[in-house]
Amino acid sequence: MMSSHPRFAVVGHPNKGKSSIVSALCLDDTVQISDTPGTTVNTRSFPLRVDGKVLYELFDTPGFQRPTKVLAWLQQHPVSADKKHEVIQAFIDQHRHDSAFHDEIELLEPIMAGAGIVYVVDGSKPYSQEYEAEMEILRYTGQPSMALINPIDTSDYTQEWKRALEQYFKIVRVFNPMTAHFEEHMALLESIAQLKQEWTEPMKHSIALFKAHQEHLFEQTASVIARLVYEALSSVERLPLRGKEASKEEKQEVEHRYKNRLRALEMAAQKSVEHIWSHDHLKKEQQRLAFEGMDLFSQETASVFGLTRNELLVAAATSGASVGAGIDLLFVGHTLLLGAAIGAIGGAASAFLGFNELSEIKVLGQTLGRRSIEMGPMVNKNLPYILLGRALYHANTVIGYSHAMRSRVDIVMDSSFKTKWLQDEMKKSLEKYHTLFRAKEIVQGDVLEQYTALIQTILKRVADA
Ligand SMILES: Nc1nc2c(ncn2[C@@H]2O[C@H](COP(=O)(O)OP(=O)(O)OP(=O)(O)O)[C@@H](O)[C@H]2O)c(=O)[nH]1
Ligand SMILES: [Mg+2]
Repeated sequence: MMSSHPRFAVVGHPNKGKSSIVSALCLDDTVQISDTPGTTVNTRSFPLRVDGKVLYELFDTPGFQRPTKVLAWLQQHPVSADKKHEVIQAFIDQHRHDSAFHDEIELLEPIMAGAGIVYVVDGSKPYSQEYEAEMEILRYTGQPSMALINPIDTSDYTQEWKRALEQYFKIVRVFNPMTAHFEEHMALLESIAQLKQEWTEPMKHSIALFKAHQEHLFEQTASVIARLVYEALSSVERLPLRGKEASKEEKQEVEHRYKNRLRALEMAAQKSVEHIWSHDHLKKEQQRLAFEGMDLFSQETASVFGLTRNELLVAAATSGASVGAGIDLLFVGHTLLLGAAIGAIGGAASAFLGFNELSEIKVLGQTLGRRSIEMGPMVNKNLPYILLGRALYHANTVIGYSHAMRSRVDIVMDSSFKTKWLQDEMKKSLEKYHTLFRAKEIVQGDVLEQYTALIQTILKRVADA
């Protein structure tokens, strides 16, 4: 069986994280993973595709069940080293219908068909001789092999594992599928490329494609976030009135719809980002990134993600306008406050700088037909920062989230997150765009592109922090 891309069988003892490693390396959250030994029953292939091209293919296999018995059989057929793989083939042929060796046959078959070997052990458990039968069997196949030490728990037996594994494998690496980031993933691929000369070039090519692809994902993510902010700031909700004047209920209704529209925009953006990073199952199964109990318009959200009064003033004042004009700018739509001095604003400013007031409700007259009320575009200066903070936090979590994660993990909302992405210089640049988005004119495509580029810079800064 020949194929153009490198293929590897991920093998080892039951319950050592083989499937987790396949899941992490193939960015596939459909791999079956559980803490019950024997979860993987049959070998399954997981190709990693980028733009339709298979970069490499991993085989998730069942764990060894009867390695000492298999090895004993092999040793009853002594041959020279160059013939040992034939003994493995003879074992497979002879035991194909023997259910006692189902798992061994499943894991050996892809190797005999040409796959390289990735042997997985748990570095938090002591080394013991019982693994030697497994490693001996693998050696019989004659296929290129490497070992990965997965630190499942906190105890650390890495050194003794290394001493043992290095006698059997050319390359031994520590790899944690739960926490490994992109750079560790790439470093592992670099190691794999060294396993066999024929794989070096294709693997290097794959790594280059993979890196370009990663850049593209960052760009797509930034574009989703940029569009979210633009649409949230510029969106307008309109409600036809029953009578001539707007009733209290009608005002509440338009505000309710307006808020829901913003919530829906945020939710849709989160879904898109999860899709971009192949994490479609995240929300459904884990509900983990939904900012539970932290509504977009809650005080808690505002205090964690929003700007303080002073920060807002800095943003406005440095976005091009003088302080006086900056204040005028702040109160577009609030004619009452136009030209007011900072000190005199008082309570009204807190409505503006605070989080209650999003936009004025305007009553629109129409010569034909009925009157209506309208809410939007966004006047609240803080909301774009809240939206951005939440979107960046969400995206950064998704980007760093292992595809091998199956259990719910709570993240502590970190109030210092803001300092990771928002410096004064950045506020100034952002504020310029936010002002444009709030104006009712259609924003030109290139403005949105520039804003996307700015968001991408921030996103990468956050990811590197
Ligand atoms: N904390 C932590 N848990 C891990 C890690 N790797 C695997 N696990 C957990 O260990 C258990 C077994 O992982 P699997 O990937 O299913 O192991 P396997 O080797 O494929 O197991 P079988 O298919 O049963 O042979 C799962 O509950 C995983 O979530 C790790 O690096 N850290
Ligand atoms: Mg498994």
